[in-house]
Amino acid sequence: MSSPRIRALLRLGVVAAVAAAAGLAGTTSASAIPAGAPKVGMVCEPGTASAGTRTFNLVANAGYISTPDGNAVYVWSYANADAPDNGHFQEPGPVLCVNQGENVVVNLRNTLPEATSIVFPGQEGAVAASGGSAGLLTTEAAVGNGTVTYRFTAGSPGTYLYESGTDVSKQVEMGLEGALVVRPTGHADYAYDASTRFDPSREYLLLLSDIDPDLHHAVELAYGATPPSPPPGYDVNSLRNRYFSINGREFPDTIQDNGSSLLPNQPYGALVRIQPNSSSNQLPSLIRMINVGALNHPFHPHGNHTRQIAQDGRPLRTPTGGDASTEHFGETIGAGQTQDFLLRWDDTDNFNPANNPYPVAPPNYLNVTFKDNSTWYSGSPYLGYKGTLPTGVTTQNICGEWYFPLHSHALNEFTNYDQGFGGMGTLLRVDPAGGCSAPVASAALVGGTLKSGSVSALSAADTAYYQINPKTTTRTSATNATQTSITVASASGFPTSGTYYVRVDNEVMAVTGGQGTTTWTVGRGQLGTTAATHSSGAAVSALATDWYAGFTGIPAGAQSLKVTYTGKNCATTTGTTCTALTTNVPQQTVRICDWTIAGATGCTAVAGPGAAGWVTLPAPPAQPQGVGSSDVSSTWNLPVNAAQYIGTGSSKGQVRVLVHTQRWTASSPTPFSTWGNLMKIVYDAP
Ligand SMILES: [Cu+2]
Repeated sequence: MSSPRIRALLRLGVVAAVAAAAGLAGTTSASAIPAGAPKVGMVCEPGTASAGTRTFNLVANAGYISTPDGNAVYVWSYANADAPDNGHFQEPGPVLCVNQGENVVVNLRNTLPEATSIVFPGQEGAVAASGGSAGLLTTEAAVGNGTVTYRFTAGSPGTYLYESGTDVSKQVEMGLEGALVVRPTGHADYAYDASTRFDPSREYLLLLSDIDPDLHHAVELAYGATPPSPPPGYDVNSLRNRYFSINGREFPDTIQDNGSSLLPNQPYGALVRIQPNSSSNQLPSLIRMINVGALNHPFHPHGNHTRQIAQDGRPLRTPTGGDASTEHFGETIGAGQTQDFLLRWDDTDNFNPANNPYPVAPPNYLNVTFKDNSTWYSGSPYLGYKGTLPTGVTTQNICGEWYFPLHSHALNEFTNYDQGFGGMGTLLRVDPAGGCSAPVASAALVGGTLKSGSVSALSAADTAYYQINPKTTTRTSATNATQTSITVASASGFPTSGTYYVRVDNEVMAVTGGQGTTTWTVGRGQLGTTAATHSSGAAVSALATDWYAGFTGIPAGAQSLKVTYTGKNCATTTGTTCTALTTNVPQQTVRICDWTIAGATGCTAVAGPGAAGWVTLPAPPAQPQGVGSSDVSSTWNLPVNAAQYIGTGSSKGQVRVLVHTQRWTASSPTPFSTWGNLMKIVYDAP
C-alpha cells in the first residue's frame, strides 16, 4: 500500500531536489527548534535561565505526526511555548537541558481533553508542585488550559526522561514524553565526569517509543467533534504496536535533518554523523538513549561497537569505583530505561586506492546489481572516494561517505506497519576525515605562463609541483627614457584590466592603459627604479602571477568550506631545482571566486588582484603572506554560508580558488616562479 512513498523517501536526493524546486529547501523552518540549531545531533532547549533558576513553559496539546508509509497518526505531546513557533504541536516534547544544581521550573498548561501531568523519574530531590489538583502519581493540570508548576533541583548529571504521570499506559503511549539532560557543573563536554568526555559537536539523542495506531484512533474518535455513540472502547491489554519511533519519527524519516520542512511536527532527526577518530580528532561521540515505550528494544549498531558508560543517569562503576563501562554490539534498552554510549570510530586500515589498496580488487560495477536502483554505496569501497555505478542507479553517497544501520534488532520493529525496512532504525554516517573533499579538476593561468607540471600535481602534498612563471613578451621597438606609450609583441596572458606592473631590464613600469592590447600606456620608473632606455626586443615580464584551480562536484548546500593551499616561490631557473630567493620574498594572496559578484564568467575575465569576484580568503592566516623557497601550507575557513562560492547553472558545483603572487621589488627585480604543491577543498556535505 505504501511502498512508492517509502522508495521515494529513500531517494533522498530526489526529495531534496523536489523540495528545492518548490521553494521548501530550508531545513530549519520556523519550527519548534531554536534558531541556528544544528541540522544533525541533539537539539537542546535551554529554557530561560535567571539567578540559578531555569524555567521551561510547556503546553500539552494534540496534533498529527506523519509516518513514512503515508499515514497520519493522532498524538498527544508536550510543546515548547517559548519556541519560535510559540507552542506549535511537536513530538516528542522539547529536550530540556539543565545544569547540575540548578533550580528547575517547568510550567505546564493543558489543552488536552483530559487532565494531564509530568513526572521526572530519576531526580533525587522531591519534585514540588503548585497549582493544579492532586492526581494518583503527581499533581495534574486540568482540562481547559489548566496549569501546574513543577519545581525541583537538577540532581546527578545524566540522561533522563520526562513523561505523563496521568493514566500512564494511555497517555505515554499517546506521546506525552521527552528527554531531560542534566549536565555536570562547568562541563558541557562531560556526560558525567572526565572519563566520559566527548566531542560536544557530536552529541546525539535517540528517544525510542512505540505507537499502536488503533489506540490513537480510538482516542481521536472519543474526543472528536462528533464522537460516535457510544464512544469507541480500547482494551490496553490488546495493545499491538505498528510503528516504532526514534525521536518521534520512523525510518527513513529518522535520517532527515532537524527541523526538516518535510516533517513540521517532528522536529528531531536521529542521524548519527561522525568523522573517524584519530590523533587530531580524539574525542568520541556521545549517544544518549531513552526508551519511553512499553517494550524492551535490543538496539544494535553496525560498523562498530559502542561503549555503554551509564544506565538510568548513573555511570557504570565497579563496587570499588572503577570503570565498569563495556563495549556492545547490541544492547537491550528496557522500558523506561536510559543508557549512554560513547562511540569511537577509528579507520585503522586507512585503505586508499592510490598507495594502500585492498589486497583484492572490488567487483566490477557492471557485475553489481542494486535493488530498486538506489543505493547507499558510492561506487568505491574506499572512504571518501566515489566510483562508477551502473547507469540509472541513484547513489545517496555525496562524497564517498559510509553508512551503517543503527536499529532495533527485534526486526518486527524495523518496519512501518509490518513493512520493512522502516520503524526503529536510523543510520550512522561516517564522513571522510576532515570532511568531504573534492580534487582539483582544472587549472587556468590568468596572468602567467606554465613552466612545468599539470593539474594532477596539485592533488597531493608530494614532490610534484604545478609551476608558473610570470608572463613575458618583448618590446617591438627601442624605448627612450620618457616615452609613456610602448608596444609589445603580445598581450596574451597579461591582465586585461586594472593597473599592473611589468619589468623591462632594470626598470619597473606601471601599465595604466591599453590593457589587453599590444599598445600600453605606462608610468615610468616605478617602485624605486629609474626610467631608462631599452633596446628593441628587450624582455618585458610581469611582476605577478595569477592562476586558479577549479574544483567540481561540490554539492549545493555544502557548508563550512575549508581551502588549503601549499606552495613556494623559487627563482625562475630551468629544471626541477628550486633556487632560493633569499631576500624580498614574493607576497602571495589566495582568493576565492564569489559567483554572485562575478556572474556566469566566474572571475575568469580579469587577473588583476582587485578584479571583481575574486574575494580574499579571510584571515587567519592574514594575507598577503611572504612565501619563499620552502613550502608554506595555509588553511582558510570560509564563512558559514558557502552558497556564494559554489557555482550554479552551467557552472553548477564549481569552486574556483586563485593564487596571486607578486614581487614588488626595488632595483634589479629578479624574476620568480610560483610552485603549487597542494590545492584542496574540504566541506560539510548537506
Ligand atoms: Cu542489523
